[in-house]
Order: sequence, then C-alpha cells, then structure tokens
Amino acid sequence: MSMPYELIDTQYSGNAWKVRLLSSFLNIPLQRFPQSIVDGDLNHPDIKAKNPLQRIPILKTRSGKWLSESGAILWYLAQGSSFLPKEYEADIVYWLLFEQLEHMPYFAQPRLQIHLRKIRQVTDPDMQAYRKSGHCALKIMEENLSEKPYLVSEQPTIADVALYPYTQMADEGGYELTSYPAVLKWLSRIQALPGYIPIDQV
Ligand SMILES: N[C@@H](CCC(=O)N[C@@H](CS)C(=O)NCC(=O)O)C(=O)O
Repeated sequence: MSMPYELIDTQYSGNAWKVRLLSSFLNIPLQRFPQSIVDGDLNHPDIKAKNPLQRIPILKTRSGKWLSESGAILWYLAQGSSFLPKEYEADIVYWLLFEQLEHMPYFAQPRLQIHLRKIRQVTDPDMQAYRKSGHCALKIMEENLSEKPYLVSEQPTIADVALYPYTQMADEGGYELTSYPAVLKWLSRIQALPGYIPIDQV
C-alpha cells in the first residue's frame, strides 16, 4: 500500500467530507490531522502557510506542496481513475464551478448557522434567501439527474462527489427535498457505492 496522503480537515465540514469520500471510493489512504474551527485552530500561522485563506480541507501532494480547495483536491486525487474520465473533463469542470458558485454557499451557510452554530432559526429571512438560491441549484440538478443516473454520465465522477455532501445534509439548513425525486434517488445511489463513508466516520 502506498504512503497515506496527509489531510488537514474537520469532522463535520462538507468540503472535507468530499475528500474523505473520494479517497474511500478509490481506496486512497489518508492520514488525517483534524482541526477545530470553533477553537480557532485555523488562525495558527502553520495553517496560514499552507492555505493563506485559512480554510480546510488542505492536502499534502506527492511533491510536498499543500493543496487547498476541495475541487482541486478531488481533481488531484482522481487523476487516472474512473472518477475523472478524460472525455468528460469539461463537464466535470462545469459541475465543480456550479458547486462552488451556485450550490455550496446556499447549503453550507444555513447548515452552519442553523444546525451547527444554532445562531439562526429555519424561518429567518436570511436563511430563506439562502434556500431560495439553493432551490435554483436543486432544479438544475433534478433536470440533469432525470436523464442519467449521475451528473455527467452513467458512472459516478468527482462531479457527484463534489455535489453530494451538502445536498445530503440539506435538511440541516431547513431544506425539504421531496419535490426532487431524481436528486433523492441519486443520493441513495451514491450511498450504495462500494467504499461509501458517512461524515462522522473517524
Ligand atoms: N472553497 C473552499 C471552501 C472551504 C471552506 O469554506 N472550508 C470551511 C469548512 S467547510 C472552513 O475552513 N471554514 C473556516 C473559516 O472560514 O474560518 C473549498 O471548497 O475547499
């Protein structure tokens, strides 16, 4: 077995879960260095030297360089595997950008503020505004997933891994997904893949 990759993460970050999930699907060993966001671990100069934005996940690549941004890490780890097929690279870039620009903020923020930090109510207007944008993203996913089992093809790719965590945890931000049957089936399909791990698996 090859040397494990070093991953700086936190247990309940959806962005970090993407990396652990892909590593488990691909049987890539990881050595985790979990941080506590609330305790200010990310303010440490060591973290700033690895990612000037002081956010996790951060992965040490084989060249010794520290790589941040979950989409970049997924791309790096998936190279040469079925999760990054050459013929769908442009489609995968589309979904990675979609996830960061049109999806993740509208799911991660209400989850963080309502469920994790408990500083907002589900009915607060700013939380409703996040969900309004999030529903636009869900409609686009629903249309695509009504035509095929995974976002870009018949097989799972890093596009699915990128979009999965925050969609799966949407209820923690006050979302109701019953009007997205294709999205719900896709979530179940991903959970049934060999190597699937839940967010709280240590
Ligand atoms: N675009 C980044 C976002 C990373 C991110 O926001 N990570 C959160 C945890 S989910 C974090 O480190 N938050 C700490 C902070 O912003 O202070 C990615 O996809 O990796």
